[in-house]
Amino acid sequence: MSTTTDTSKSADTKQKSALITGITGQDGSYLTELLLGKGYKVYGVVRRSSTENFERIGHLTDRVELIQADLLDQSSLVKALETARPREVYNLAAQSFVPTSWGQPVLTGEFTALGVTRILEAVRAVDPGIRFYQASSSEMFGRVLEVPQKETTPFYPRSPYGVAKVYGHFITVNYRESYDLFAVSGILFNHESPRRGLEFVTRKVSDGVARIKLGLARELRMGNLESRRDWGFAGDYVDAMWRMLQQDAPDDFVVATGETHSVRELVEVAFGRVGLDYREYVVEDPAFIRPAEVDLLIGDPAKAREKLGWTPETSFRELVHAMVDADLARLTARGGAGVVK
Ligand code: NDP
Ligand code: GDR
Repeated sequence: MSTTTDTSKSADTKQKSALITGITGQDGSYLTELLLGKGYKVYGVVRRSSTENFERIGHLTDRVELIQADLLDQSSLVKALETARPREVYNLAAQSFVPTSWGQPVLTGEFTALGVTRILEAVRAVDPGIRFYQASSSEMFGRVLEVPQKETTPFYPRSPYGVAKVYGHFITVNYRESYDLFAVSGILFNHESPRRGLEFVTRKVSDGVARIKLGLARELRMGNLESRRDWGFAGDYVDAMWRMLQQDAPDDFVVATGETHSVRELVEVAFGRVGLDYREYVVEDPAFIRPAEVDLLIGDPAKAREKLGWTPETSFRELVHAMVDADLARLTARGGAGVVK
């Protein structure tokens, strides 16, 4: 890890620079790779922990500057921006797991809602010329009021996480309108990858399929198999984030594939990848049913396509296969044995 205390960097230097909150997360790791590839100087906000959590960015730490700060601590965010003096800020940090938001609703609000105001205030204080990206979510649509969902679809969140994201979305819009900030909100639908956290459904399934195939597990316990999501590849989606900050004027965009699939289709494709029938292994477990569900998400990416020139490049099937293959390779390298069937 390289840290910096250099406050002499100017936002006016020729090299483009960006600060990413949530750099240790799935999207943070892909966005860092994208920006480094474009020649950016990249700063990442990491929160203090007794053990380092750089699994996703271990291959990048010698090329980025990590700064300790926390979305709960206003002065740490101001100092981080004073240190980095970035041209762009990507606010990806959040408590992002929906079920946890019922168990820890106040903390979720602190991170995922008020955290956005804290970093926007830091932007105002340090350099109102910074271009700001807020990681908004299709969870804001919740009990959907229109199909497919687009930028103008009203919100109806169904979890404390979704409610917090609606706050984050509107405070971003409000700071843009109140203070003339270049602040944008990307309403991103579910996006996944082999780097996805293990508790999210796609990764839980790809990991579970690999374990069963290797004889390390006998069943996969799941919640609602009928809910439908618009799933894309995280590597494609971080490119849309970057494109939003390169526009002439700040604006909000839905980023989605325009296709929807059920969790049942997900398990069918994932087990099928290794020649197994999901019906023999998947056990429906009420422990994974949510207090309120989002039944159907499908986004309309027309505006992103037209104005950002963005289209997703990875299909649902390619994504699921790549995730299963990656978990099989990972577990095999760790010594998984006893292949079944
Ligand atoms: P992850 O859960 O993988 O990453 C979340 C990141 O936030 C981690 O780096 C985490 O750090 C950091 N973080 C959490 N709390 C704090 C805090 N108090 N201070 C500083 N950092 C903190 O999420 P994703 O990469 O999947 O998602 C990125 C963003 O996009 C999130 O805001 C998410 O809500 C949003 N989003 C995600 C979608 C998706 O499908 N992936 C879709 C739509 C929106 P640590 O490593 O220390 O835990
Ligand atoms: P989501 O993602 O809540 O959409 O939020 P998740 O992968 O957790 O759930 C998707 C759907 O799958 C159903 N499901 C299960 N989910 C999990 N996690 N575990 C299970 O065992 C299971 N069984 C069925 C869920 O009920 C749900 O319908 C993600 C997060 O990344 C958010 O941060 C982001 O904002 C949204 O995507 C867009």
